[in-house]
Parts: sequence; C-alpha cells; structure tokens
Amino acid sequence: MQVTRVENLSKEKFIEEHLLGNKPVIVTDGMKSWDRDKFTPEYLKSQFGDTFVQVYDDLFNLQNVDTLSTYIDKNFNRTEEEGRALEYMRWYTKLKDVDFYWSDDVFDALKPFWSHPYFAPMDSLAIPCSMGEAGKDITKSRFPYKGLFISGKGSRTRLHRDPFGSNAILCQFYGEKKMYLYHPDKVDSVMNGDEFVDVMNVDHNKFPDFSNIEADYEDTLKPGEIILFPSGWFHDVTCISDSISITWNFVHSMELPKLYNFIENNPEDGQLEILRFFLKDKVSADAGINEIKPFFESKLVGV
Ligand SMILES: O=C(O)CCC(=O)C(=O)O
Ligand SMILES: [Fe+2]
Repeated sequence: MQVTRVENLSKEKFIEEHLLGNKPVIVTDGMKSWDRDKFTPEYLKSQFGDTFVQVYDDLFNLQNVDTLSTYIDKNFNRTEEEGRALEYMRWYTKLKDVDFYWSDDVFDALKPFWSHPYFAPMDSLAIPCSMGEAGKDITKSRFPYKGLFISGKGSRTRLHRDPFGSNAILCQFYGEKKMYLYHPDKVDSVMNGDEFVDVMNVDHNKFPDFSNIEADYEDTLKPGEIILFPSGWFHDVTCISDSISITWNFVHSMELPKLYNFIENNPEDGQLEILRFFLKDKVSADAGINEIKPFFESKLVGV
C-alpha cells in the first residue's frame, strides 16, 4: 500500500490524525516556496565542498569523515561498472562523541532557502526545546537529529526506528527514495533484542516471524515531497537515485507521557545522552526522569 498523499494539510489535522493518530503521511505541497535549486550536488559542492562531513554505513555507524567534494565525486553519478554507492553522508548537527555543532554552519547558510513546513507545529513541541526562541523553527534550531542527508544511488538507511519514540520528518530535495514502513506493533517480527532485521537480506534464524508479515507501506518519495515517519514506525530507505534530503526528529507536547515512559523504561538508552547534552544548562549530565520531567513541564506552561 502507498502512503496517503495530501496537500493543504492543517496543523490541527496533522497533529490529530498523524501525530496522535500515529499514521504516516506524505505532504506534496510542503516545499513549494522553497529554493530547491540550492540543494543540488553542484551548489552544495560549490559552497561547502571543502568542509569535512560524516560518512556512515547503511545504519548509523560512523565510518569516516571526508570533504563534501570527495564524497560527492566518489558516490554520485556512479556508472554501472562502479556499482551502487555504499557510503551514506549524514551531516548531523551534533555527534555523540564530539562536543561541537557539526552542521550548524551549513544550516545557517541554507536557512534562507527553505522554511519550517507550514503544517508542522512550532509552538506546541516538547522537542526541539533547548535553544531558546530559535529552537522550534527547524531552519534555525540547533537541536541534534537534524541532518542534511547526501547519498549516492544505491546507498541505504537500513530498517530502524527513531530515537526515544520521536517522530521524523524527511524532506526530499533531490532524487528519489524507495521506502518500506512497518507498524510499531510489528516490533517482535522486525527486532531481535537491539537488532533490526535487514529487510533485503533476512536472517530467518534471528527473525523467524519476519516471513509472516508484510510492510504496511511501500512507496517512493519524490523531489518536493515531505514524509512523516510517526513515533515508533520502522522504516527502511534506499536511494534509487543520487539524493539530497533534510530530516529531523521532534516530540509534540501531547506525546510527552510517551516520552516519559520511554525514559523511565530505558534509562540507559544511549540516545538520551544527546538529549541531556542539549538540556545541559538545565539538567545534570546523568539526569533521569525525575529531573527531566519538571523541565518539560515548565516549558509547557501556556502551550
Ligand atoms: O532518508 C534516509 O535515508 C533515512 C531517513 C530516516 O530514517 C528518517 O528521516 O528518520
Ligand atoms: Fe529514521
């Protein structure tokens, strides 16, 4: 089945039907006024070619850092003989192991060319929350998990779900991505402990139930389209052409009980380290739910 495509989506409907309703959606008119010409390999190379960026494998394991030009020259416009690109550039704001803001300069430079999607709430979010007034306009926010994804044809983000039950928005600027989406209820078929099934190369011993299920959605994201991966949904994404996207994670204030639950049940989750880092002026480095919760509650006054 394909994901429902909509236009003229109101914020209320987006929150009600898609965030709280936990239903994926593709918005086809969300990037209409954006300057997509600035999100091409040529333009990005001309502006940021010498900048060092993070190169990952097909999950989220950092492999290397390379200049943007090196990555593009090696992974874009590959010939049949060269085969598919294996490296995936995910240019995130913040990395777990370094304490500087990696992609903020590039996002600052690109700020004039896109905007906070018209249907995406800005003033009723719990996350992003940490960077003052700019924090909630995603073009200005310095929150982690905002990334510019630059990826050659054939490269892939294997099946996963996003951190601490957050939602993700993925904006497709250039090229196309083939996507498989699995409902959160299918967790026992697609996960074994911390491991996710590789949907293209299934280990049936580890994932015996996978052959009994099907993807809830199978679709291709086209340039100019924005998809919501709601909280808990598993997604597998393959670039079927050279591709440029922006993605970020967020939690709506009405989803806070779910976030609290997650933190309470997964106090050691590695991703929470990054959340704490971004709340560092407000909570201690090892803050648990008792410290994090009042912070969010205080932010919500007046929402
Ligand atoms: O575009 C991709 O490769 C993966 C996107 C993704 O996982 C996300 O936006 O959460
Ligand atoms: Fe994701």
